[in-house]
Amino acid sequence: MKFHALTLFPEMIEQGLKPGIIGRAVEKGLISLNTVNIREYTRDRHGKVDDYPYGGGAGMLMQAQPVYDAWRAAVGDRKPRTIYLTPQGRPFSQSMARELAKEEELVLLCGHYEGIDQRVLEEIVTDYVSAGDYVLTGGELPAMVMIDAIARLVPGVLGNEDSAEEESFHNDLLEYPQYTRPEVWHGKRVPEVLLSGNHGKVSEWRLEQSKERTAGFRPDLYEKYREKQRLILRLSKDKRNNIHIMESLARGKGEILYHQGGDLLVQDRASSVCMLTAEKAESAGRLAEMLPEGTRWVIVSQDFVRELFADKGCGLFGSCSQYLYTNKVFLPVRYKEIRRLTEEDTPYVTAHYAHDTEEYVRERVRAGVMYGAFSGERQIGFIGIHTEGSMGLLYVEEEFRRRGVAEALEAFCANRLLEKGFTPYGHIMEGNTPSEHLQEKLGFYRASRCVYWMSIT
Ligand code: 9D3
Repeated sequence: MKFHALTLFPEMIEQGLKPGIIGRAVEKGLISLNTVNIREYTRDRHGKVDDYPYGGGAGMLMQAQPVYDAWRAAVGDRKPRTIYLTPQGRPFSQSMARELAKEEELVLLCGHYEGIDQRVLEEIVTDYVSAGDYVLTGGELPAMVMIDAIARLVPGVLGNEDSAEEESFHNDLLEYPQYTRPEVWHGKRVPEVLLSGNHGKVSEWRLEQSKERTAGFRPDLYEKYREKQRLILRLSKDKRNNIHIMESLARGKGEILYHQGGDLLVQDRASSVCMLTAEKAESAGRLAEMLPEGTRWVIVSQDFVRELFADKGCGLFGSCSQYLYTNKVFLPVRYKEIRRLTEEDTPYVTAHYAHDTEEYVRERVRAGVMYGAFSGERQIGFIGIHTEGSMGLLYVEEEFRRRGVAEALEAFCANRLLEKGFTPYGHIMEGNTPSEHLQEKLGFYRASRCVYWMSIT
């Protein structure tokens, strides 16, 4: 990821981002930061870059020419997204950060004085962004805020342990309070439950604290959380058919784009996959119109919705039976040589798995959700968790089949999900009878309806 910051105060941005995590990411070459001093591009002999506004009014405006030439110097003939930091812009948010983190190159234009000549803005700016409703002296601090928020989403910038989008129940709530040593400080004891060693009780307490804090400090977020919980409860009336939607919501990744009666459109933020259920064909048609720009996949589980998408020219990628494990008890893992895969194990996986791209598989390994079976040093199979939360990516080498390795991989993977409080589930492609038998052997239940993966064209 490449950032260019166009500014009258480049050292402010350089110095501000040098220490700490962003500075280290620059050193590691994970991101690059190019600051361009707009003043160096003036053609005025005295270095002037501003002038009075036509029509009168207070203050000075930055002139078009130096801004344009500074931009050209940064981008050459490319046309990267160019963001003007201005109080008139759209308020910056985490969802914007996520969207912008997908770009390869970004230009941040920092205003000063009362603003910039409109004509250059019209030629180079693609997005107008504000840091929030308060008045600053310039766009440098907002640019630094944006670089910080976007850069930490770039894979590798944060360590593996604290990955940016860590899966947790608490994604829709504020964080719970935390304590470290000593046990007593200024006469205050660490809450007893945290010393109990009872993980279940600890999780329960933390969730309760998160809810209390959110209700108190951010009633707006709390109302959203409650709405989601109500929806999850409704979906749980038909858990087998709705588990994919419930899990996405429970992970705090599922965003409700529309919900009215039996009409529901959810997008999983981690995978961008949309999930849609509808009361009848007309409402399904309306929901289909609401799919966000750039949606690649929609999961539907009603035949009339599948037909509607097929009529629109969308491809049916696969009909799958949906299986889920509703028990909370860990599954026995009868093959012992199974462990989480690391980057060194990636080539084996990409060499033996053709259903997804290499890039996707590599990302899954980095996310820490791929598990491998070994015979001594030799890898003989693997399993993983897809971005939207389902189990999959299963493979066992021919000569090691029929020995319970796949079963053990499934059990191992399901146990990792159970540890986090999730419901293990998976989509088995129609016709894959051995895999269906395996699910049933493990005690998974099958949903009454198929799920259909539709690819949006
Ligand atoms: C006389 C009108 N002023 C608005 C109250 C104009 C003005 C104020 C402050 C023009 C520029 C600025 C400097 N601020 C920014 O460049 C800026 C900013 C901000 O002030 N608040 C929140 N986000 C941003 S992004 C850029």
